[in-house]
Amino acid sequence: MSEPAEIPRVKAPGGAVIPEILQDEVVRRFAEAGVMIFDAVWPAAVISGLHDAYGAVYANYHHDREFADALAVGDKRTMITITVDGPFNDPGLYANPTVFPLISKLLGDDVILGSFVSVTSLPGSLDQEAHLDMPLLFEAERVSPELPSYSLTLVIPLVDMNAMNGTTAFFPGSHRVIADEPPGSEPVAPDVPVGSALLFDARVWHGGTPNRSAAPRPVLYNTYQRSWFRDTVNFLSQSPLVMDPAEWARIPDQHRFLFDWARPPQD
Ligand SMILES: O=C(O)CCC(=O)C(=O)O
Repeated sequence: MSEPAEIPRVKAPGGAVIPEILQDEVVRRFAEAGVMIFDAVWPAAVISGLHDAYGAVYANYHHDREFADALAVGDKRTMITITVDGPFNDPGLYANPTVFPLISKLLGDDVILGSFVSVTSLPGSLDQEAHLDMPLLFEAERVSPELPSYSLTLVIPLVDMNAMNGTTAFFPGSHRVIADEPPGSEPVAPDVPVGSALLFDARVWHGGTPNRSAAPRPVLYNTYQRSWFRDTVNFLSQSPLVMDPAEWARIPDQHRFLFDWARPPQD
C-alpha cells in the first residue's frame, strides 16, 4: 500500500462550516492520510489571547525538570493539563464550527473530549522519538488498520509551529500499515501557523521536532475520542480534563455531551 507523501491541507472558509457536500471528501482524505491541516480557522488575535492566558498561568512549567502533575514527554518537553476556563472555555475552540463536524463524522455521535492539555517544548529541546501516543487498541496490530478512528488529537498552535519553534513531524498513512515501529521513510514536518490547526489519528506515527527558538513552544493538544475509549497510559499523575462546576455551567447545552467526564455529580 503506498503511503500519502504529504499532509493534506484544507482552507477553512473563514472559520465557518465546511459545506456539507464537501465534508465527506474531506473526511475521506483525512481517513487516507490520518493527519490533516486546517488553515485560517481562527483570527491571530484569538490565539494571541489564548497564548497570553496560557503564559499567565502555566509559565511555572517552563523549567527543565519533572513535575508531579505534568508528564515529561521527551527532552525539555512537557504535557500540561490546561484548566478549561476563561478564554479556553469557548465553543469556538472545543466545538469549532469548521473542524468539529468532521471530528463528529469520524468518531460518531458519542464523541467526547477526552483530554485538554498543552505540549510545551522549551528552547533547546531535541527531537522527540517517533511514537504513537497510546498503544493500539488490540494487541494484534493487523486488526488496527481496518478500524475506523477512535481517538483523534486536535493540535492548536499557540505560537507558529515551524522549523525554528519546533513542529510535529508525521508519517502520513502510517495508521494503515501493519507495523510496531515507524516507517523507514522521511517524516513530513509541516508549518502550522497560528490560527491553523492540525488533526491526527492516534494510530499515526509522529514526533516533535527541536525548538531552536529562544521561547517556549506551547500547543494545545486536545484529544477527542469515542466515549468508550480510555487513554490508559498518559494520565497516571494528572487529570486529563479539569473544569470546575461554574465553568461547566457555561457550556451551551448542545455541547455538554463533550464534557461528560467533567459533569458535576448533581447533573
Ligand atoms: O511536541 C510535539 O510537537 C509533539 C508532541 C507529541 O507528539 C507528544 O507529546 O506525544
